[in-house]
Amino acid sequence: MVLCVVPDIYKGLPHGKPLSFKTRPVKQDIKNNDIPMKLRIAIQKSGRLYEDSVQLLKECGIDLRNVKDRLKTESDNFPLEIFFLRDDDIPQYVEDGVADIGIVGENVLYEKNKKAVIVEKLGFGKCRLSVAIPRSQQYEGVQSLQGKRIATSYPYLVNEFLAKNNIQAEIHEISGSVEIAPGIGLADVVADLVSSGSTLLMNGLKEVETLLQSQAVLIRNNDLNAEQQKLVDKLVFRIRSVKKAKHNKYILLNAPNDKVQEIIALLPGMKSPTVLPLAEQGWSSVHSVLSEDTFWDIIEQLKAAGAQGILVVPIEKMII
Ligand code: PRT
Ligand code: ZN
Repeated sequence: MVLCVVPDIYKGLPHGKPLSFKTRPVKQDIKNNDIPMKLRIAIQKSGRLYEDSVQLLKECGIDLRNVKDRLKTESDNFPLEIFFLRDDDIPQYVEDGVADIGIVGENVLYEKNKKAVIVEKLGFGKCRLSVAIPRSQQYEGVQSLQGKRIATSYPYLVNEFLAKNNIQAEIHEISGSVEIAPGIGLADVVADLVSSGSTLLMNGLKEVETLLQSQAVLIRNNDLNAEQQKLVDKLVFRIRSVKKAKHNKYILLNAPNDKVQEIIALLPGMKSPTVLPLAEQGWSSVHSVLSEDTFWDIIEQLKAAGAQGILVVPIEKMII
């Protein structure tokens, strides 16, 4: 009998076949190469991070063709090749330099314990890795986990947590539906990802410890050459502009001239607010940018100070 061992990086691909990526030395000298340098990014093929990852690239002005059901595609207007993979495989691909960068949850990155650098937190795919116990049970701190059977898909992170707290417990690694493990007698407690908490609730469990707060991050290979790094910087610059724009709103309002000073004192603006005269004598239009965090508070103060006809407009990109 011939046994075929599939390397980790190819697991999850159809029929265990490797993708037909040409691996190239990470430190490639592109000056001797006629083919222009392309950055290779690995993103999730399908699942919770797929939509947001594709959306982010599009918002960065990167045209993607044929993204549906493909293993690989490329952009027409940015030197980027996109590989669609299972999220679990992305840290390994990036460590090996098969992909230069990747988008993956911090939970997966830390669990896989691969060498890659976090370049930017992306603000989506937010969740936490938590320990949860049956609701009927008392919890008196981490010592309550002593000797327990813990079902999880995150054995590495759970093990780290137990070791740090001097807890001896049995880890049962399972790949899905972790939350049902106590109900069917497979484990006493679980360590699983939580976002709204409704899955735990539906399974009669309560969260007692948070091991990790996680969100999607852009990671890069440890050893990019200068040309690759330049492309990463270009992409990160765009990502930051998109993130910043999402976090802010453009605001336009009208005010009688004698109220303008009081109103602009309330508005931060990128430099300072823009003030333009209206056609109607004695009135001005004031334009500024407001952060989402303080938005509603400031709107109330503006109204109280005499602002009228307040318009709020989304910002597409913000270059600072
Ligand atoms: O096929 P592939 O291996 O690529 O995908 P996957 O099935 O392993 O992962 P997927 O698509 O489910 O999740 C991808 C990533 O999304 C995770 O690695 C996290 O970084 C992030 N993420 C954010 C989540 C959640 N929120 C989440 N709630 N991943 C999983 N869940 C699950 C959780 O495991 C539990 O079953 O949702 C359930 C809990 O949700 P609530 O809302 O009921 O608390
Ligand atoms: Zn996965």
